[in-house]
Amino acid sequence: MKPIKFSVEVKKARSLGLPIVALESTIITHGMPYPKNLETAKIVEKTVRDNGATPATIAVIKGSIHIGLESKQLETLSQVKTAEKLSRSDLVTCLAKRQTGSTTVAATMILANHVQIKVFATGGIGGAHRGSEIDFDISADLYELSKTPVNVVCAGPKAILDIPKTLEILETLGVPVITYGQNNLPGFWSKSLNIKSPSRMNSTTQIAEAFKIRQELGLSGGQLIANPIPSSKEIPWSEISKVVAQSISESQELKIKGKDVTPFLLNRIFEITNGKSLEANKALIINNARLAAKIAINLMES
Ligand code: PSU
Ligand code: MN
Repeated sequence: MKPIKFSVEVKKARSLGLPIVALESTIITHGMPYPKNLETAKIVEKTVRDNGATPATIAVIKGSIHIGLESKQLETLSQVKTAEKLSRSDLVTCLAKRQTGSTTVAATMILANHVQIKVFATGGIGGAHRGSEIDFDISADLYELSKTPVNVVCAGPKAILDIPKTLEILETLGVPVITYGQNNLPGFWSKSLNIKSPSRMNSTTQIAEAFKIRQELGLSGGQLIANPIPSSKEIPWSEISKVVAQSISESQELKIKGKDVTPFLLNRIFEITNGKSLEANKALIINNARLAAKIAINLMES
């Protein structure tokens, strides 16, 4: 197996023992159109740096694991049309076949943990899709959270999902869902859903403390931190829920299945809202990068 390739800045941060925040790449290849994806990825990386940590965008390029991308590599990945969307099930087959793929939440967690990165910022995690009681479409992200010790900062489960089912599965799997600074769960584009969060914390030191206790007790798995989108950038649930419902019924008519469902829905919602959902998506990831950097710093403090 080829060695892991670290970017220059990640290599330096590792040698100096500085805090690092992992970032996923599926959001770049499948979550947003070019050039908005590249613009967002760059701002997210900058936000991590501005908040005192080093960004490590993770991807598989021509069969090599990359932890941190140089700007040229980021630019290429943002325009590549053939990258596979990699989760736990297809990560190693992509590596063995020497292909290129972007990492979802699950695959990013696996690779981050492999190189001792304990904090990861994304937009929204995958979960139980609506109708999953029939088609069993439940994201591998949920199972990864129960196995791999990484703090995943998101803006709530993507609101295209069945949120109550997603919460039930997370509880069954023993994954703490910690909402930052409010009682209700955030819903990705919306600051708040009418669903109480299983847990609330108001400080990043407390979030870091919970993770340390988890490790001391030898509990497997990570934590999900739900960080509400800033009010000024949100699309209220009363507004976006109709768009979500329309997109889901279109996906059913077109018989979109499996790993194509989430990218299809995100793109349709972007089209129907005339780009407003994309602006919200960008704002929430930036907001998550900021919080993730703080948690990474707190985890370094003993
Ligand atoms: N967050 C975003 N946009 C995305 C994703 C997250 O703002 O596109 C990606 C993540 O990589 C996540 C994936 O793991 O969507 C979920 O896909 P699925 O529902 O097929 O498991
Ligand atoms: Mn799925």
